[in-house]
Amino acid sequence: MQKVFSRPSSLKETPMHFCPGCHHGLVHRLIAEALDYLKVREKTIGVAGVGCGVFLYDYLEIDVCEAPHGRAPAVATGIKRVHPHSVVFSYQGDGDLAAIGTAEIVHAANRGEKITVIFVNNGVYGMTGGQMAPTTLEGQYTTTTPTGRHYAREGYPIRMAELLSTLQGVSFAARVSCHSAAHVRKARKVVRQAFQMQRQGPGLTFVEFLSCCPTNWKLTPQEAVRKLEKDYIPYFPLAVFKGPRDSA
Ligand SMILES: Cc1ncc(C[n+]2csc(CCOP(=O)(O)OP(=O)(O)O)c2C)c(N)n1
Ligand code: SF4
Repeated sequence: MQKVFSRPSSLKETPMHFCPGCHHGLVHRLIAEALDYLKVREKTIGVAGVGCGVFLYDYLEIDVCEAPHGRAPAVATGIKRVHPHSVVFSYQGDGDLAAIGTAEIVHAANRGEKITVIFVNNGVYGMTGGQMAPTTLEGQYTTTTPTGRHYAREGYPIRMAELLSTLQGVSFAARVSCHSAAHVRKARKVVRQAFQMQRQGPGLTFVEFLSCCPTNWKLTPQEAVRKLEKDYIPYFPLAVFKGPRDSA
C-alpha cells in the first residue's frame, strides 16, 4: 500500500505540550514540512521567542537558539550574518513580537535582514495567563481588560503584516490561518514561499498566523475556531500583502 501521509522528518516524534485546540502545533508542522520540501533541515537555525512557542527545540529536528523576550529578530540577525548560507527564522508570539519586541522587528525588517519571521498572533499573552496583547480585538475580555479592550484606553489592535509590508526591507509579508484544511493548504504554500524567498534574498520574509488560544479565550476548541472566523479574520484579513500574490 502506498503511504500518502507521514510525519515530516524535521518534526520530532514527541508529544507536544500545547493545550487542546491550540494552533502552535500546526504552525510547527507547517515549518517542518517547508524545511523538508526545500531540503534545508540541516542548514536551518530557528530562534525561539518567549511564550508558548519557546519549546521549539523540543519539537523541530534543527538547531534552535532561545532569545530574550522580543529580541529574536536581533539574535536571528546575528546568526544569519555570521552564517549567511544558513536558513534562519524566528518564531514569535504577539506579546513577544508586537509588544516588548516592536522595535526589534521593525528595525530588522527595515534593515532588510535575510531572515524569515513566523509570527503567531493569538490576540493574548498565552503563556502568562491571557493578558492583553497589542493585537487583542476591541471589546475582547482579557485578564488585563476585564471590561473589554477600548481604543480610548488601550489603543487599536495592530496589524503587523500590513505595517511591515510598507517597509522597503521586507520582500514578503502575508497573513494566513490554519483553522481548516483549506486554510492549512494555503498556509503551507505561504510558509514555503517565505523560506524559499529568504534563500533567494534580498529582504526579510514575514508570515503572520492567526491562531486560537482556547485556554485564555475561555472557549472550547470548536468555539475558538468560530471566534477566529467571526471576529479575527474580518479585522485581520488573510492575504499576501507583499511578494508574489500566487503564493496563497
Ligand atoms: C523580559 C521579560 N518580560 C516578561 C516575561 C514574561 N513573559 C513570558 S511569556 C510572556 C508573554 C508571551 O505571549 P506571546 O508572545 O503572545 O506568546 P503566546 O504565549 O501567546 O504564544 C511574557 C510577558 C519574560 N519572560 N521576560
Ligand atoms: S495557553 Fe494558549 S497559546 Fe499557550 S499552549 Fe495553551 S492554547 Fe496555546
